[in-house]
Amino acid sequence: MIGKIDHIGIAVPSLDEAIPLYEKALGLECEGIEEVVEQKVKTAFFAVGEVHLELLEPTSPESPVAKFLEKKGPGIHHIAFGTDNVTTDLRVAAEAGVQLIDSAPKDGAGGKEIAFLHPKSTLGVLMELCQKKA
Ligand code: CMX
Repeated sequence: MIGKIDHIGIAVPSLDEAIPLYEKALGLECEGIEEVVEQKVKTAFFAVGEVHLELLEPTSPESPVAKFLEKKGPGIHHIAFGTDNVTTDLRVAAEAGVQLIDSAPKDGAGGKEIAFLHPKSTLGVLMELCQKKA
């Protein structure tokens, strides 16, 4: 069951340029940088209360984030919902007629399992389901 907004993903061309902006202009602290090979991104997380911001830099021209930057430029890329069971929530979304990008969870940043719903079937919002691994 979805219980919270876990994080908001923001596409940036360069973490080296983006991190100082969030640190200096907003006074936030970068919790760490992590590469997620399967998603072809490097991530940087900032806590803002209960929610995190996830800056996303593509690591390859084939990265979904590289395509997004090319088409739309930097900006909000996805909203991630925290859940206690990604697999169940994928089934519920599919039964509700939503197109799944991932039919099963994959490895994400921060030791989480993640899966995406297609923005074409969620009124233009790329949605992620994520669950802390047991
Ligand atoms: N939010 C909203 N709409 C988006 C989008 C986004 N982030 N990315 C693409 N779209 C839209 C496009 O604008 C396009 O719409 P139009 O047809 O109206 O122009 C449509 O979706 C198809 O997009 P596309 O450019 O042709 O791109 P692709 O089909 O190749 O890929 C998507 C789109 C969402 C399927 C792909 O980006 C994907 O699989 N994403 C999930 C994985 C991911 O994003 N990983 C990176 C983050 C990983 C992490 O957080 O760890």
